[in-house]
Amino acid sequence: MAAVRSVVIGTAGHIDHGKSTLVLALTGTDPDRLKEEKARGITIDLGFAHAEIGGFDVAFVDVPGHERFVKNMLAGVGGIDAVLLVIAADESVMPQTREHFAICRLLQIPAGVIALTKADLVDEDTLSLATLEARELVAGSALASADLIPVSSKTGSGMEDLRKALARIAARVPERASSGIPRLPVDRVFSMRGFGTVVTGTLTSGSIHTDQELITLPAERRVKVRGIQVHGAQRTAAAAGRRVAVNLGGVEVADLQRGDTLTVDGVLEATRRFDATIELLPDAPVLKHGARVRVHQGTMELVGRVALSGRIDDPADAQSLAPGTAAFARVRVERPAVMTRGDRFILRTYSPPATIGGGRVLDPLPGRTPIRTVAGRARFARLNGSTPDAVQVFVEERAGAGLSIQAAGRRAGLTREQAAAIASALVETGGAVQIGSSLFSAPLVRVLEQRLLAGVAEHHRAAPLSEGLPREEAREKVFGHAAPELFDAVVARLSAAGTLVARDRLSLPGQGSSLSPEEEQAQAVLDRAFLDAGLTPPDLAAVASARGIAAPLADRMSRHLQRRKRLVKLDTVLFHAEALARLKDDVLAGKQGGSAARVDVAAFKERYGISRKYAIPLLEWLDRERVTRRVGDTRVIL
Ligand SMILES: Nc1nc2c(ncn2[C@@H]2O[C@H](COP(=O)(O)OP(=O)(O)O)[C@@H](O)[C@H]2O)c(=O)[nH]1
Ligand SMILES: [Mg+2]
Repeated sequence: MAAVRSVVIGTAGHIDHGKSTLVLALTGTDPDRLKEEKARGITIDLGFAHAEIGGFDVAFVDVPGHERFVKNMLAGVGGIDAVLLVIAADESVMPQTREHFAICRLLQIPAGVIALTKADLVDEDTLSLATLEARELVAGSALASADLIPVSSKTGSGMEDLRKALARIAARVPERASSGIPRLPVDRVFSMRGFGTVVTGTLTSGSIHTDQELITLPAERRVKVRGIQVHGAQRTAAAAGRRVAVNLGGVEVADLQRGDTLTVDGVLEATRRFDATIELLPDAPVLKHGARVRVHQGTMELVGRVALSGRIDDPADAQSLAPGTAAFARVRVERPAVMTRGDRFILRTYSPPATIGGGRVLDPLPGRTPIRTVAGRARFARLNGSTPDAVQVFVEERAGAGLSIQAAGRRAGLTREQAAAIASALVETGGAVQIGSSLFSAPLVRVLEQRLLAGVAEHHRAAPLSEGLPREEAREKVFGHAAPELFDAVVARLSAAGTLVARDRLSLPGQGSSLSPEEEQAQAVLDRAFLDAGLTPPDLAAVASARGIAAPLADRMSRHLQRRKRLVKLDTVLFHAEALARLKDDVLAGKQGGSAARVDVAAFKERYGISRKYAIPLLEWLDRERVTRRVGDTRVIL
């Protein structure tokens, strides 16, 4: 298959200015195909024709000029590469010349040619006046220096120049990304004898091939490509920028309609609301917060409401949008829409419909986040940045749930490969952490790591005998509803870094211990026995034999309890730490009496009912702890 460069060129202009006649003259095909169009002599719906011009394969989408059919014009203009702006020399610029051109500007159609038609009907002066008005219309736009060609479909004058100008445009327009996600916004659906269901449209990105499994959105019907036609010829594949007719298996004509999208499964998702930048035309009425509007994107026409977040250059102003200004907004649509980040759309008033502005999708799947707050506006500003910036926002918003790389692609209008590349870039620059096939916010992961360590430390403090915080408890406490793989990954990261010891319980290094059930049991018995004994503890061997604990085990557990500061050895006597703490409090309380601010050995022995064996080490300990100070035979309480 010869790789002939193809372009799609759409007509634009007021009714009766000669658009359809011009397409017929250029291609030999009458784009007006409906009976009613023939009878009334006007274009109602989109018409299609093609021709080879200057070695390029040029597809024409002819649009209706009548103001009642602008919605049909909008369904055709979405996929075009360049515009053929038609202005009749005898009437010059008229209302739909302006409206159609404004739409092309809002959709950022990058190139075009201006045809001054019906040149045979006017004199030199009228022609120069029309030229002047045409130039004025396109001043400051992508068409500011476009070729302007006077032509006559009647006499054929200027047609050669027009063909040359179209060939120059065809050479200039950027090629569409056939590596992008396959997207065919459907503009016509019909049944063909012997074939079944056929849809047509402009493949706006990606490529399709026969026998491919595709999906229709928003209905999510699985279909199979039985055949592809480009300009009436059978093909096995078609790439972005082609007008195609696709014969589909597995679907009835009644199941499809203009506005549906044909795509591969998993790359696009229907939505009921989207976040966007919107701009109002300079001659549009003021747009109020909450206004009902018509939204046109691709071949879709939707009705929805615009919630203003704030003007882009003056965020405080959010009650209404003035003509000629731009805002961040959330649009809620009444039917599922199939769109993604980067898509351009047109806004029209609800009734009577008139084009008032347009915009660009920033996030096709926003959560129910507030938009009219400082944080909401800051979020919009970030979404308005680069695609990696936007993906970072999506990742942060998903918090503990994470964002699968595939979902990131759907939300940012990316192929799997593009999404994977952005994911690696975010991981590399430290914005995100990849766990399995999902992205998590790196700042969030750091916070969770800190919280987990704090939770484990807290557990060691509250339960010094425990081996550590049970995993499940840690997960519930610190991670709540976060994805389970996030918890596992954080635990793995911390233990790899040596800051956490992870067995079936989590502990800090050097704290908690992993004891066998037998050791755990022995330790608990010893701990209890010393705690109960208060200031007159038995000796270890006695406890061990009384409780049936083997001497070596008792020994080991005693050392373990001392390391954990549950037991404290004073001289040769083991005391429980809690008994010592209580003693300290009690002695200090004695100071409050004023005169009793002294203590001697005899009084001490009596007060606590203890023998000299215990009293001496305890008093010396109190000295060391600076609770008391020895003065001659007695002690002062400090
Ligand atoms: N004299 C003259 N008439 C034209 C020319 N181009 C179109 N017309 C006529 O203008 C009328 C409207 O043309 P049409 O192509 O349907 O206009 P559209 O509504 O812009 O598609 C028809 O009667 C055409 O025959 C032209 O170059 N010269
Ligand atoms: Mg027409």
